[in-house]
Amino acid sequence: MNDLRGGWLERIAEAADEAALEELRVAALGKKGEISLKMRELGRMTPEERQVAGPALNALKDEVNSALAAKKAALGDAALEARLRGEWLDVTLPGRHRRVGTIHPVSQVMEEVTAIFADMGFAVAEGPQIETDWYNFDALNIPGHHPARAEMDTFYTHRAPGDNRPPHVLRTHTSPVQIRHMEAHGAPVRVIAPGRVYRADYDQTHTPMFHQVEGLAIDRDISMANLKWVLEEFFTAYFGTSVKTRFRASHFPFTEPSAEVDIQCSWEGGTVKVGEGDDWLEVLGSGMVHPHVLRSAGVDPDEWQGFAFGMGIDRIAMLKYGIPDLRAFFDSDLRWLRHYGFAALEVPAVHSGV
Ligand code: 2NL
Repeated sequence: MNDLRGGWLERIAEAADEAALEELRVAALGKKGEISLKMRELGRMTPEERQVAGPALNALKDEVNSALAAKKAALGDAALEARLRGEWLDVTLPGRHRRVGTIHPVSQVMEEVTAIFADMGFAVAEGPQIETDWYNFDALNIPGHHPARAEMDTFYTHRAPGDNRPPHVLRTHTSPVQIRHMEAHGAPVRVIAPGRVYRADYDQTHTPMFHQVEGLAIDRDISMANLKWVLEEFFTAYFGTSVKTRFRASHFPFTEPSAEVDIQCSWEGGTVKVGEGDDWLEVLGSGMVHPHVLRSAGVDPDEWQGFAFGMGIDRIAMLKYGIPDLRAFFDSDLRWLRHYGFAALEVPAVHSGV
């Protein structure tokens, strides 16, 4: 019995791998294993012999089982140790570069503009992009015969044959948002209305959809002086440098008096720089809100007055980020935006190869 024990424990201790260990288990404790066969012999023994051999064989079986389990664990540990010694990781290698998306320049400028006016107390107003001709034109003192109302500039929605109601229009400016705001909240007012506007025009400097921000301040004694301060403050914050403005007398149906506003700039080697030099660049239209417009929006012009202005977002985005062609914004070709540091998106397959 002792030889049997010593033999199995020694062979288990010397097993080189798990497969060898499994072979030993079958040879010792499998159906026809040496120890199993010995246990089968117990039935043929006298009770006295069995009393001695039974417990001894059972103890041997337990001991061999434990030795197998212990050796199996030891082999596993050794394999892991070897793997850990063999594998290593260079944590100083550069990481895998992943391109991330970026905000569109027009959206970024919308956010910048909104933040600057918010600091001056202006809230953001929004409204529908499909408007009635009342909110887009009549309420703004734009009569039916005004050129801005001519078919060539305005997109009209379709009416079914026999439906004689006036068609809706795609808003040509965000002024209707401010009319709706005055109607809903009355005076005083401090709002800006940023958003998409539409005009049937497409060339080097015009796209049929573009972005505008209008501003409106109504109170008891608001003047053009307040307008000039607000605009100079805005342009200085937006361009990050002090910017002079120049007001030129102009005409809009919805303001009286009206002024077009230029900002100070220089032209050097074909590029514009804002806030230096002695050239001027027209960037917006403005004026004191016409009494007819206030009245249309339910605000009493004998009690309230104020300024309004409107400017193109795409235009001031191009100026700040040095983008020369408006079509860069709305063209599906992302090479443009990438060139100006905005497009991190992969160029679609149809555009690759350049
Ligand atoms: C331009 C001219 C302008 C306004 C927009 C406005 C709005 C209301 C009442 C009166 Cl609710 N006026 N907006 C005023 C003057 C000019 O835009 O050339 N924009 C690019």
